Amino acid sequence: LTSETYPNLKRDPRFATITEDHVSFFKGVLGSETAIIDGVSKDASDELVAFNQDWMNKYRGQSSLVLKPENTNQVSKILKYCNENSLAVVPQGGNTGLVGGSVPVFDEIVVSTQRMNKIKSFDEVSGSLVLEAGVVLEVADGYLAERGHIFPLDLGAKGSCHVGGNVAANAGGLRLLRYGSLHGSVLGIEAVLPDGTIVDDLGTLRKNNTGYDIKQLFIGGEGTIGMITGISILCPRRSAAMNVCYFGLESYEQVQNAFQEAKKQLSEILSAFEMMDGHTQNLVSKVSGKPLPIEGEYPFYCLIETSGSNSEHDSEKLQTFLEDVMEKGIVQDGTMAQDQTQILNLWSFRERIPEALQHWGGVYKYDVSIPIQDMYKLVEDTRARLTKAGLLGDDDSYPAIDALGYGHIGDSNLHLNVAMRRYDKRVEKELEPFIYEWIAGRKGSISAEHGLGLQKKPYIQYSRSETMVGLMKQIKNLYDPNGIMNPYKYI
Ligand code: FAD
Ligand code: 2HG
Ligand code: ZN
Repeated sequence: LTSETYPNLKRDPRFATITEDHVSFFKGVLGSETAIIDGVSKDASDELVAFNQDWMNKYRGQSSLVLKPENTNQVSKILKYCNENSLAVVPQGGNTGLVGGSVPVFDEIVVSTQRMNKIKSFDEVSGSLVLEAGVVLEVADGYLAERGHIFPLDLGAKGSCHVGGNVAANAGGLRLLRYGSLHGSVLGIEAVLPDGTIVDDLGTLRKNNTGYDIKQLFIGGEGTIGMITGISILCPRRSAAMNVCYFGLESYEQVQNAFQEAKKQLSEILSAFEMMDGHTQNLVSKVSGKPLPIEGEYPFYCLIETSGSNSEHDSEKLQTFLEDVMEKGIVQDGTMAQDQTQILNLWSFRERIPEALQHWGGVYKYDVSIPIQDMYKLVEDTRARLTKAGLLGDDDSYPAIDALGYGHIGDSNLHLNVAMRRYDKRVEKELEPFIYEWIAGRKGSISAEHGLGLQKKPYIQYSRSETMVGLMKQIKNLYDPNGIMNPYKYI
């Protein structure tokens, strides 16, 4: 079988084709009609679409079976059986991943965490939260908000992504600047290996130097060595005071100056520093129908969030910062939110960029990390390249609408997006490997936070040496010798 969607990929003949006997076994394990979408013995194509297709409508698999286990023992039985019967598996959370990693390529079985959605415990003294992998991020954060705490990760897809998916992708998000990476905040993991072994490392201790820290392999592992079923995570106190400001700048150099000033003047209360170019802001305004938060048009905008314990002190500090950077000519114009509604409105001009770019038909996404000074040049070079190739322009005859840049500038992480009227292989050929070479030339990372998935499978060598890829393969072979976990993806 060669997928119509992926003419260059061939189904691995080592894997068995799913039969009704297999389905009967899974029905026995799951014991409930609602825990299985069975497209093997009947037509279930409508229900299967959501599990086969990714958020960008860019990747589409052909799976005819979705399993929704309710607990770790069921996951263990499922994976063990799949391993023994050479059935390939794709773990899936909220299916909001952006690199084609969360959907099947051919007929792999989707094992979804949708029904593993219980919050197990929360220790208000230490802040450690233990929960099942399928809890939706926003639900976890809402639970913590009621207890004066916050989930140490926030991102635009919070309403549908699962905490297990977040950990499997090692998502970075909007407040990494403050709360750090999941490699630091995840305290423990429960996972199932393909042979059914339950990795019971769901500890809640902050310190535990007893041998290798195996859980780190699952954080950012993208479902290639096992399925995460539970996590424990250290959650900080929710700040009593939160302030947000949004401002326009005349150049990318001034963005860097503003960042330096923000670190200097706001130091311990700075919780997010995001940059959005004017192209993205105009598109968000157009799609949402909302006017930009400040008058006038600027090539760059930034959003700063502060979180601290003293509202008056923090807003005064932020106000003084804003006045100072405007006086120095770093910032041209800015506004500070006065209440929660305004905070949400300012954030929406950042958080809703992915949705706005998706509006016309498709988008090519590159999630890169390079030293901050060079970062925006990548967007300009890409825009120039597509324009020169006659592929980017204002009217409908051009497949590409625009090349835009935004991201977590405070973490040296840029999101370069090419908004498309329709997906077009000619554009893809202009972009890849050009962008990866551009990044490798500056010793950057071709994936700062989204992972590799299917999209970046052929390009890992641009960011990792042969030795490092070799070590990764050894780990993969050790835990998943039959290669059933998320095959065809990066490893
Ligand atoms: P999925 O998309 O279902 O899966 C992601 C990967 O993890 C896949 O490879 C899948 O096989 C694997 N996986 C899922 N669950 C498990 C499990 N239980 N065990 C093992 N493997 C598993 N990412 C960022 O880093 N920062 C952002 O700011 C950010 N913002 C986003 C905004 C939007 C609007 C969207 C659509 C996506 C965004 N993302 C961001 C990308 C994405 O990584 C996150 O949305 C999220 O971390 C994915 O979680 P999920 O539950 O949807 O995982
Ligand atoms: C964000 O920061 C996400 O909004 C998505 O990581 C980025 O869509 C993108 O390229
Ligand atoms: Zn991001």
